[in-house]
Amino acid sequence: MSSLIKSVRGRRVWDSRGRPTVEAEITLADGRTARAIAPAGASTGSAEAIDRRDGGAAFGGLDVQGALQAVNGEIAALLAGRDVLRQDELDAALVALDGTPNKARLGGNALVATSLAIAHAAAVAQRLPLWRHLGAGRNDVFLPLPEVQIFGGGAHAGRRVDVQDFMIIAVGATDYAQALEWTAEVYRAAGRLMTEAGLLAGVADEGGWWPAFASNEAALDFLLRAIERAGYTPGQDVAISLDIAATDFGRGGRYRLARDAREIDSDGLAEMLLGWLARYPIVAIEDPLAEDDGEGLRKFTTAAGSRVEVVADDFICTSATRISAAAALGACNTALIKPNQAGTVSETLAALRAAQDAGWQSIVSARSGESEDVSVVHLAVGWGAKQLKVGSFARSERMAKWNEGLRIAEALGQGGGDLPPRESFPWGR
Ligand code: 2PG
Ligand code: MG
Repeated sequence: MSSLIKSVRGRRVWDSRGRPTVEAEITLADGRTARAIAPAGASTGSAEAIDRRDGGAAFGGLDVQGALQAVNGEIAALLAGRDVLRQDELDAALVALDGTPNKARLGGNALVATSLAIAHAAAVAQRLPLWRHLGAGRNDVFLPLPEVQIFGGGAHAGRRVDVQDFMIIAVGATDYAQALEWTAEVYRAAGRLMTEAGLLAGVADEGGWWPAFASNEAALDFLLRAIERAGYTPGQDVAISLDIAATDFGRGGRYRLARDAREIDSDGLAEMLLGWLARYPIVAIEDPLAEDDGEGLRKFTTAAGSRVEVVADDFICTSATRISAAAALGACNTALIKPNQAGTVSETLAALRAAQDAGWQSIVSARSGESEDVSVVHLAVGWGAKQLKVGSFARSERMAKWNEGLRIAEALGQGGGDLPPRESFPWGR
């Protein structure tokens, strides 16, 4: 069994928004290969690993030739002859080689594609699926509960409404396959409702229906009606979750609501959101306040955190240190875990473990710029994350991931598609 690296190659491929991105491919000494593609976000936190982009005229300045040179040059030289089974060691070497706090020199895109390719190569070397390699030693394997976008918004839909993701969670589903079935019915019902209202205008970045609504609340009302139209009891079978992505419209404690044409302060935004929590069956709310509003997040978590998941995305940027600090502050209670925010697989896992140690929930998440790469599903299953967020229920870069979960469920055999126990979520207690 060979787990030594013969060569590493970076190639330019294209993401789900038609932008250049980095694919890293590792060839093992026996000739077998493994590869991974870097995703990219549109609404990014300031502490994320920085993608290296070339600037200039081509492709809006988004080309990745510099990052590819890093993979084919320095990174390939570093990794040649090394053992892919030593992920921690190789990730640490990559981080040291980069030498910056935010991966800016070699590029977060170069690093995350390489690090994920190492994980895939380790699985290939052992002739295991990636989730099994990552979950080695665990016997309580379950599928994550899907969190799925029905309407897009915010930066993913030209700021048509302020809220970025209007999502559902099939909280009453008995297994992963059923959660997808219910999601499919709600997604369809939402599309039909919009057609009837003359509001159907295609889909947003992640495949959710384009939000041709007059207000954020109108989107919430439509979502509620879609759940009912599909035949489910809101809150009981299917609940609502939101990503406010407030960093995109707030700074220094001031928030500019474009849809409602007004500016409010941190307390005002919290009050508005708490009002939504009281009126709609919402079980999770992500980035309710901006990344620079730790005090606002603390207050919001005090007010709502016992009932709902207060999910930190921009505030923690998949950093173990930031998660521990946020937990100590009492700001948020759930971590969004995105491998490309951290930059390597080991740092992503450290963030997940920090969340677990703090008693937080965790949601493994894809980005708005995605590809056919399905690594995040394997990370979620292998690492035992209870939830998974990969955008909507349309477009192949999204469906590839939901479908991979079905294959994993089948490979697990009888009862293999089981979801985490309901009591393990705040809404089930
Ligand atoms: C988020 C993600 C996914 P982006 O904010 O959680 O919806 O979006 O990749 O643009 O950061
Ligand atoms: Mg987010």
